[in-house]
Amino acid sequence: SVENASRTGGDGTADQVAPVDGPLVEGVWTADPSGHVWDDVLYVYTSHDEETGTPKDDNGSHYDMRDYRVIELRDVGGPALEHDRVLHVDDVPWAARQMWAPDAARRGDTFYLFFPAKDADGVFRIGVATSSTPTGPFVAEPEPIAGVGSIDPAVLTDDDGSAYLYVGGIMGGQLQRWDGDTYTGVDAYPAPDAPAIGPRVARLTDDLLALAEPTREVVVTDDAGRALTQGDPRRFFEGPWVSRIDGVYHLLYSTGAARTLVHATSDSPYGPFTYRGTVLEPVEGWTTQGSIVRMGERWYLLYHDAQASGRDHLRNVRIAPLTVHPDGRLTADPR
Ligand code: FUB
Repeated sequence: SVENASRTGGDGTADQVAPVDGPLVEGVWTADPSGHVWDDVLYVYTSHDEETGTPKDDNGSHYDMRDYRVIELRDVGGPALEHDRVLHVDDVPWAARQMWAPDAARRGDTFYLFFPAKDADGVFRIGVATSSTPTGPFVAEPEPIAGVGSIDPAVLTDDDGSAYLYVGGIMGGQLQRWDGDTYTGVDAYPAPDAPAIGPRVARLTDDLLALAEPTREVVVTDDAGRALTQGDPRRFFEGPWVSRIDGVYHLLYSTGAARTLVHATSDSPYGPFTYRGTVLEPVEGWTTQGSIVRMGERWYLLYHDAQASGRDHLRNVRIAPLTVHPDGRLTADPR
C-alpha cells in the first residue's frame, strides 16, 4: 500500500488538492466517510485502511484498521487537509482491534468521535471520545457506551438539539448476535421471509456520552407498510446514517451483498422508514458506505470505493453531488 508518511507534516497534517471527480486525498487509504459542516468547514471523519496481513474472512477480519483520519475542506474541489493524529486503538483502554466506521458530533465547544472496535473478547462495542477541536486528537472514555453494541455509529443532531445514536451491521458487524441490548454471541438470523434485522437507535444524554434510553429497532418497510424481509435484497446490511432534509428523516444504508447505497424516509427519527430507492449504484469493492452533508446551497454524498487499489479493504473516500428530487428521492451523481 502507499502510505502518507512522506508527505505528512510534523504537525500531523498533509495538504493536497481534492478534485471533485477523484479521491478526496491520495497516498493514504480512507473509507467510511461521515461528513459534518461546522463554521463553514467540511470535516470528513474516516476509517484508515491498512494492509496488516490479516487474512480475509467472512467476518471482515482483513478490515484491520487501527486509527482514524479527518479530512478538512473549505470548498468542495478545493484543498484538502488530512489530519492523522485523531484517535489510535492503542489509546482506547477497552479496544483491541478493528476501528471501523466512525462518526462525529458537536455540542458547544466540545467535539465527539463515535467509533466501533472489538474488545478483548472479540465483541464489537461502541466508544466515544472527546476533543476541544474538530480534528482531535480525541481522548476516549475509559469504557464503551453501555447498552449498545455492533458497528457503524452515526449521530443525528435534530433541530431541537436532541441527539440520536444509530448503530448496526449484520454478519461481521455482529448485529445478529444482539438480543435488544444484550450480546448473546449466537448468530440469530431471521428466516428469509421474516422481517429483516434493523439498525438500532437511542437518544443520547445531553453530554452525548451515554444512552438516555434503551435502544429500539429501526424498521424499514415497503410502500405498503410491510417490513422488508431478511431475504429481500433491499434490506439493511450496515452503515446507517440519518439526515434531515426538508423536514424529512432520510435513513441511508448499505444493502451488503446487493452492494447498493439506498435510502428510506420517515417523519420520525425512530422510524418506521419507508424504502425509497437506490442513492448510489454499486461501486468497485465489496463494501459501500456513505453520509450526506450540506455545503452552502448544495447537498453531497460522501462515499468510498476500492477502484484505485482493486482490493476490497484498501479504499478511497470520494464526494458526489446529491440530487434531492421533488418527490423526496435522493440520487448521487458521481462524475
Ligand atoms: O470499514 C469497515 C466496515 O466496512 C465498516 O464499518 C462497514 O460499514 C464497511 O464499510
